[in-house]
Amino acid sequence: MIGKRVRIKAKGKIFEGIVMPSFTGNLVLKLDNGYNAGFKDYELIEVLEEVRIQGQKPEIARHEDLPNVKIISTGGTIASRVDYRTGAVTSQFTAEEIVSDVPEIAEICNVDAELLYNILSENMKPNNWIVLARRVYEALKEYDGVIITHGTDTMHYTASALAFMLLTPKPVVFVGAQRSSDRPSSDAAMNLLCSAKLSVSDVGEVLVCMHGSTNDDFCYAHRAVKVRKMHTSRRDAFQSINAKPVARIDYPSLNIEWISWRYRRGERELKLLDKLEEKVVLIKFFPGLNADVLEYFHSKGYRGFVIEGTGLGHVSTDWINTLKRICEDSVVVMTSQCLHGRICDRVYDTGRDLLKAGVIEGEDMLPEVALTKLMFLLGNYDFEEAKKLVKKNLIGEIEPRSTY
Ligand code: DAS
Repeated sequence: MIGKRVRIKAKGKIFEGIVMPSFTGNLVLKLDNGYNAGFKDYELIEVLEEVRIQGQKPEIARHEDLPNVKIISTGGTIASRVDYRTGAVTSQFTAEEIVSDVPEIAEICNVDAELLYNILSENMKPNNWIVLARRVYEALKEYDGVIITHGTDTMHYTASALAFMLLTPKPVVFVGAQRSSDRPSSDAAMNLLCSAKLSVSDVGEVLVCMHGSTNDDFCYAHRAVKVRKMHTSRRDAFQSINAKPVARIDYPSLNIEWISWRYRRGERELKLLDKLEEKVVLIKFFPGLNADVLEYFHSKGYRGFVIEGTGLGHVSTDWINTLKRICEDSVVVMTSQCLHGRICDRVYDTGRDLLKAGVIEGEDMLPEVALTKLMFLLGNYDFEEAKKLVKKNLIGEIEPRSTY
């Protein structure tokens, strides 16, 4: 009887509620007040109706004339919700659940869904990125686009890592939510709908699709290697840095306005290079931080260093000698904790000494993107090639000049 709404008589009173799973053999009802109540002795009076409990698969229609999209869920707020009727926290990872919650998706594309992980993104690791890249690579062979639902905290790390590992001729759209789908202010449905529209559009690259403002008026599609989560809780937390967003998707019309250059659908061949060197470290410099931190990681076998320096790309001058030694057998890339703008180590003495020591200017790359890029390069190329490629624009992570 699980999932059925019933009326019973127990302890001389009438009770109504939804039959819940029970491990004690007693009858457990989810009452209308939200509480669960257990009954050992009771008389079933009437079965009132069938209630859909999370996880039951309603049928969804498929339309031959619509494109086919794969939704791969990795977890995070967007993939979870509380079902108040049962109290269960479930993950929306079946196509049926996602489409039944956002039925408008079925007017855009046919959806197949797969749960790859059900983890909060602060727990993602580089090996998760590799497994995900391989799954997306396989999906791209048969689907017109791929959507990846992901926690927001580290979404830009995963998205940029995939963008380097996976050259795609079709849309690969990362989407998250700042508010879970059971809250009135949830951004989940709108973000999913805009992502679905993007996933069938004329673009061939990895994007992040999230609210463009705090209102429900449009989403932005950000280039995966130019986006960062810039607010802990606002729904428009994701912003393109040192680049314009690729597109604006108006809501609820779902009209797409292309804003900057993009890889078109079919422009690139599908290609996967799925290795990552995990011994690459991102170090945020702050006044007083001792250069010993470089020695520590070097002694642990790290040969890739991304420094989030100050201003145009500086660290304390007492780091110079250590950096000279580290650069002999490691790749050291300088980025800026200003995030906006670009590195230029040719203005001040400090910068010039850093260049002489062998530090590489990270141009206008975000620190996190320089990290995933260096992991990718050291994982798939030899040392000298990696050193050359790190300051070369590969997929839009470096804009030729800064206009912002
Ligand atoms: N903990 C957050 C994460 O998984 C939840 C979210 O924002 O999706 O990134």
